[in-house]
Amino acid sequence: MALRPYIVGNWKMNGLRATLAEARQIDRAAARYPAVEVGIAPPFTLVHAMAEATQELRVGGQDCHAKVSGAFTGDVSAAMLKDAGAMFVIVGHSERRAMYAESDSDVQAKADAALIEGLSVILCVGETEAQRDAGEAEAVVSAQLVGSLPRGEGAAARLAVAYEPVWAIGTGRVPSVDDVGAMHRAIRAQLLAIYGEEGAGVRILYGGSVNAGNAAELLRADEVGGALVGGASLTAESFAAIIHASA
Ligand code: G2H
Repeated sequence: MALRPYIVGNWKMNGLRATLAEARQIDRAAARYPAVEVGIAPPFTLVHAMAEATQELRVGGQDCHAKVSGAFTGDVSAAMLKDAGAMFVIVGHSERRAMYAESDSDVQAKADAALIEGLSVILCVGETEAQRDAGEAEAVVSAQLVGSLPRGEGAAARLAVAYEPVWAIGTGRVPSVDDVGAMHRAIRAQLLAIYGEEGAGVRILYGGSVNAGNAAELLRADEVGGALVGGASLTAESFAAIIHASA
C-alpha cells in the first residue's frame, strides 16, 4: 500500500451510543499509529465538540448541502461544517442516495461545495445486490463515478473514493478479496482517466461490514487505501483493532 492508509469511522446516527469519551479513546489509539490517518464522521451535533476534544483525529461530517446558506430546514452546509471544525465530509453514501433520493449530480454538487469550502471529500459509490447478480457492478460504479466525481481544479488532491457495495453495508457480508481488488482496480483506472496523474493519489477506501476480524485481509486487496467503517467504529476497542490491522 503506497499511500498512507486512511481509516474512517462513520458513526451514522449513533451519537448517544458512541460518545465523546469513545472518541477520546480512539484519539489516543490513533496517536500510537502515526503511519495511519484516522478520521471519524460523527452526527452533526458532535462535530464541534469532537474537533475540540481530539488531537489526532480528522473530524468530518456525514453529508452537507450544496448551497452555502439559505432556507433549507434541517440541512447543514459545507461552510458550516468547516466552521464547526470539520476537515472532511462524506458525500453520496448509499443510505443518502436511497433514503433521500440523492442523484449523482446532487452528490457532485455537494462534493464541489465541500472542496470550495476547503474540506476534503469522501465520495461513496457501490452497487446493489441485484446489480451485482446481473453482472452490472462495474458499470454501475463507473456511472456513479462519472456522474458524481468533482471536477474542479485540484479536486483529486482532497478526494477519497469509498467503494461500498450496498449489500455489504451493515449485513456482515463482504465481497471476496478478489472482487474488492477487481473493483478497486477499475475505480483506479477511472480516476486516472478523469484526473490524469493526480488520480494516482486518490485513496480508494473499502466500506461495508469491515470489522477487526476481516480488516487486515480486506486492506491487502489491490488498490485498497483504507476503510470506511460503520458499526465497528462505534467502540474504541473494535475501531482501534482496525487501525492496528491497517498499520
Ligand atoms: C457502510 C459502513 C460505513 P458498516 O455504510 O460507511 O457501515 O461498516 O456498518 O457496514
